[in-house]
Amino acid sequence: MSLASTNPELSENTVAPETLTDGFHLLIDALKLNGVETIYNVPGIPITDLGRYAQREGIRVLSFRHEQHAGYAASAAGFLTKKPGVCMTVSAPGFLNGLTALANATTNCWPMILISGSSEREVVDLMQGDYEEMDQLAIAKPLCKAAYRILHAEDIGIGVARAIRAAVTGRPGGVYLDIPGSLLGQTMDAIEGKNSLVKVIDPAPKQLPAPDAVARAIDVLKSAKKPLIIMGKGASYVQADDVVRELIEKSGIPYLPMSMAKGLLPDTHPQSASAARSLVLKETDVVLMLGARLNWLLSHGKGKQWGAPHSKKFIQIDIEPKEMDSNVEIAAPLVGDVESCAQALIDAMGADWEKPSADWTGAIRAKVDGNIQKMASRLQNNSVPMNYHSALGVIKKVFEDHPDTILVNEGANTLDFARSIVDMHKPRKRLDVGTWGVMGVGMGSAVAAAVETGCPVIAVEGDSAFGFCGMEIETICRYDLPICVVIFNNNGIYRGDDENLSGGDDPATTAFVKDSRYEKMMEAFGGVGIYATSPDDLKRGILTALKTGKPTLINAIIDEAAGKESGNIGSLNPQSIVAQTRAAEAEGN
Ligand code: ADP
Ligand code: TPW
Ligand code: MG
Repeated sequence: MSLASTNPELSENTVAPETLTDGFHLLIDALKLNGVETIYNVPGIPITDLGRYAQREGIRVLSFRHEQHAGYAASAAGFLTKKPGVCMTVSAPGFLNGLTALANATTNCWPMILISGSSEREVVDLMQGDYEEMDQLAIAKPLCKAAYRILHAEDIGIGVARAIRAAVTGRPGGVYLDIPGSLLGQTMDAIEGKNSLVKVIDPAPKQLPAPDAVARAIDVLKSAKKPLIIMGKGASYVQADDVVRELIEKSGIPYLPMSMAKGLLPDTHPQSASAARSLVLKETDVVLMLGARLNWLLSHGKGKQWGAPHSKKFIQIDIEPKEMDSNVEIAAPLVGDVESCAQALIDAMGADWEKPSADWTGAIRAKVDGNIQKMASRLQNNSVPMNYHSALGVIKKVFEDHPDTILVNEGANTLDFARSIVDMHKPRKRLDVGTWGVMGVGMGSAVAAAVETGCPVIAVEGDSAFGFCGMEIETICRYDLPICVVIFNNNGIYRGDDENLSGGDDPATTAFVKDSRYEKMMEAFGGVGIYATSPDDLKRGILTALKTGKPTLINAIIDEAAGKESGNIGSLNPQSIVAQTRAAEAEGN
């Protein structure tokens, strides 16, 4: 648009004749042309007006209290929509706060663009001490998929297009876009400016697998006696839910969903092997990886968890060729997008495809049924204080009855128990700590989930995890979002009963103030606060929150001795002599 139609009050420091446009407006127009509807923002020099003008031009600009959470929101938006989520920050400190989220998006393979204002190039490059001076482009580069700087107004169109394409094409990731403050005030002819904008055509083109690679994959799959499919968040991201389902059901192969692939097929699906995870990983002979990496979350595809060494063959579907052989030999690499590769496999299976033997599927089913049954009574325990099982028993039922609700989940025990207990029934309804296991993603993810999908959100948060992002409940109240935050309050990190090893007066390093009244924080901003000591309190609180859609925080009191050090991944802690002694004592040796 030209400046002619802008509000003169807002534009007073970019006074220009009517036929001109400026950097502010070109940037906004470029984003709008490419379908950007929301910006996750923290204002300040030099981008305050950019946020104001974007809001005036119809982009939803959501301001956060801290850039990290604006960034986590943008990255979650990227995962949920398949379009880059956009976060906007000020220079140096704001940029660095946003950078953590950009790096996290890249690690999760989610598309995101971090747009940061930056200081005067000439002054920064001579290190002369500008306001918030920092060579942001250089710092961002190693931490994201691509980093660009736009210096001239006429390059804004191509710069934005490049950022969008880099974020979503191939393996998605985070892109940094450096916007020197002086760019925003640059002017150019309005018509030329309009013509300089670039719409990205087919931002993430289909990538078909090579036919010989498909034939190889089918041969390996046919050789299997105990096949298994592992679906990851890459398979959720692609929104090819019907094709993925057809592949699973036509093949008849049992599958394990990684945490953010839960619900891609309902967790209650008869082929789900989630409740027999140890059995299937140990016993399987051929594994088809579908948008999942063989990283630490799968013990790198080897070791004790995977049974006898070298006893497995892997087929891997991934859009990133370099992912193949990252940890173990991939017998059949299928490089391409999940949808095209899954479709190619379905077609190649033909009409006479033989499903896996009943020996294999029956053994898994028996294990799944047994484990589910063993768990059932623990989920119904009504005692006070609650433990993870009794509290999550309530939440599991809520998701059964409200399958469109989105679950945001972080913490250690709070995460691990919720992941295994709470079934997801629909795709992309679960957002959690991702590949890094990062704490503090909860409130940003919850905001993005509510804003991008319009669905209600329940954020199940460890009390420590919540502390990393708790101030954003003001953001939730300000935009009146249908988010119910449930804090699993066990007075600390992992447990609340840890002791100071010195015997001194300071609390243990992992312990918090006992019986903190987190619900009062929500009340401070006009939301609803609930103190819940029993499963019934918790149930009532969540159901009321879902009914009213009001921002709600439930302080759910959990037995402070119920958790384990680091949840399920305690074995990743380096074992000092002290830790070994404590573990031995705990086991009564
Ligand atoms: P999880 O943590 O759920 O196991 P990961 O994040 O480790 O999942 O793996 C996701 C994988 O999905 C990445 O290797 C990424 O390259 C891949 N991926 C992302 N988008 C696509 C796509 N469109 N087609 C195929 N693979 C994809
Ligand atoms: C950015 C290390 C992993 S889990 C956790 C921390 C601090 C908190 C666990 O306590 P919580 O859950 O949330 O109360 P629970 O139910 O077990 O008591 N900093 C970052 N990320 C990580 N992962 C950490 C620290 C950590
Ligand atoms: Mg805790």
